[in-house]
Amino acid sequence: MTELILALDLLDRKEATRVAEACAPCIDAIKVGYPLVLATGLSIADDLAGLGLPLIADFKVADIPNTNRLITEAVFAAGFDAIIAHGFVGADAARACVEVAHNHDGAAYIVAEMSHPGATEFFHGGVAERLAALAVTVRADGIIAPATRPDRISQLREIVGARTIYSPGVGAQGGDPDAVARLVDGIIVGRSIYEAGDPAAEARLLSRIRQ
Ligand code: OMP
Repeated sequence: MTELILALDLLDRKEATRVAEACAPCIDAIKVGYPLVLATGLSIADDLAGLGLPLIADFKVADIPNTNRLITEAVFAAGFDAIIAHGFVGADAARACVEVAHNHDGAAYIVAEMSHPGATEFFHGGVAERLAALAVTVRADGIIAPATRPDRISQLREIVGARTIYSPGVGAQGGDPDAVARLVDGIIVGRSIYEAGDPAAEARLLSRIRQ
């Protein structure tokens, strides 16, 4: 099944919980990143816990192993179920996130290639392939790959095999949810849902990919 993951990049606690609650029946997980956590604190995880959905902390962690470990411990102590980390900091640093996540029975995903236009400046030329290989080496649960470049997803799939690929960049960034859903384990959708007049209806519409 392809999952539908809501990127909850709102800045207001009440609005975020309202949108999450409304969409909950049609989604498989909620991704929370810096925008919402900087506005509300890590306690936003408590507000969302009652929905019974996995909570993914998108902090794109990119520090030395010890700091990565401390960040990941804080994320799981707050009640998150998964974390997104960068791999370009090296295997030791990425592995620190993976180990902490697994110690908490959680998951860790490594960014292989980003979805925005500027990502091609540094992620192309073999870098994304190396990051995907690193994700396998450090036993990460999967990678993040761009819905804006389905051909790249297919290339990265050859490296990660059956590991999870979560893909942001549909809708607001131009990616086609139906085309991408066939290639990945989950699509990550933010603005198309939470900026819609009726976020629940938009989530319901997109939930056609969950099969
Ligand atoms: P929308 O463009 O509003 O659908 O949001 C996409 C979400 O995915 C945001 O939370 C981004 O921070 C995140 N994201 C990307 O858009 N591109 C990436 O390459 C990686 C991520 C991510 O790691 O989730």
